[in-house]
Amino acid sequence: FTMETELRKALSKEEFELHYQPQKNLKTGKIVGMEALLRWKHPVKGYIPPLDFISLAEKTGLIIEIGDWVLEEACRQNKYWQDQGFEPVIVSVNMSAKQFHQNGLVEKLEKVLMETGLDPEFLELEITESISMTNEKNILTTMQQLRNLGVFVSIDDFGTGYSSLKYLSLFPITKLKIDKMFMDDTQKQNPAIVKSIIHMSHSLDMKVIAEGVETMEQLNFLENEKCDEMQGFYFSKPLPPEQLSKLLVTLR
Ligand code: G
Ligand code: G
Ligand code: MN
Ligand code: NA
Repeated sequence: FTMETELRKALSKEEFELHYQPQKNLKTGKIVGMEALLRWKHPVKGYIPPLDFISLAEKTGLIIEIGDWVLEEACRQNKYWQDQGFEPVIVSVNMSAKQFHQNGLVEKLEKVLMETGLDPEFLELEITESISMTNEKNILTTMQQLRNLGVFVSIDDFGTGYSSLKYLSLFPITKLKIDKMFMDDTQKQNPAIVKSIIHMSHSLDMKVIAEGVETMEQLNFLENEKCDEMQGFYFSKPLPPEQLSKLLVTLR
């Protein structure tokens, strides 16, 4: 089989799973969000990481169907956790440029939220800077519609792409996610970029989260700099939903 055929089969055979990585508020110490991360559980090859199939999914257009599944599953799971009585958190979903630009995205989201019963304020879409340069008008319109719906929009891997700073004030973006690469810099005593992104986010009325936090030193640094949230192995790796439920129980 070609990889494309296998991807199609994976969709129909329900071989995809979402794992969730918790995000922690640094002031309260509480979990305030979870990033949904796609996993392909191949019957023979085992877990295949998204980096090995997302770009093919984008090229073939299959990312739209896969993305539909991800959105619905993430909203369903988050609503389920709320129904279990856990403190409500935001689930964030990664979105490729192709998905963001698809016709009817906003209507699709409205439908998924209605069908799963998840309140829009508990859904965040993570987009990367790769979408920011083209179709300025369309992007602005879509983002405004998403915000009107109540859904949050964050910029993933911030600082690694080529977004002009102009877009940060032009678009209704609610959060910047500092790429892991800059957290590595804080270990090398070169924290200028992280500091600057935190301060800029707050000046522009956005929240800011640091990704790839692996050490206590990094965590202390972020607390000192008043970063809002953290995500990383130091707190938790991405977990299957059952394991995350157990973690939530211990924190209740
Ligand atoms: O755990 P990690 O290997 O999960 O994820 C690697 C990358 O794959 C992430 O940076 C993310 O951008 C991408 N990714 C993970 N899940 C999804 C998804 O559901 N949709 C899209 N478009 N990308 C995803
Ligand atoms: O969408 P995005 O590129 O932000 O996806 C996050 C990626 O980073 C996922 O592949 C996830 O497994 C990975 N990740 C999350 N926390 C850590 C961490 O603390 N260290 C490392 N090396 N990777 C992490
Ligand atoms: Mn992400
Ligand atoms: Na990232």
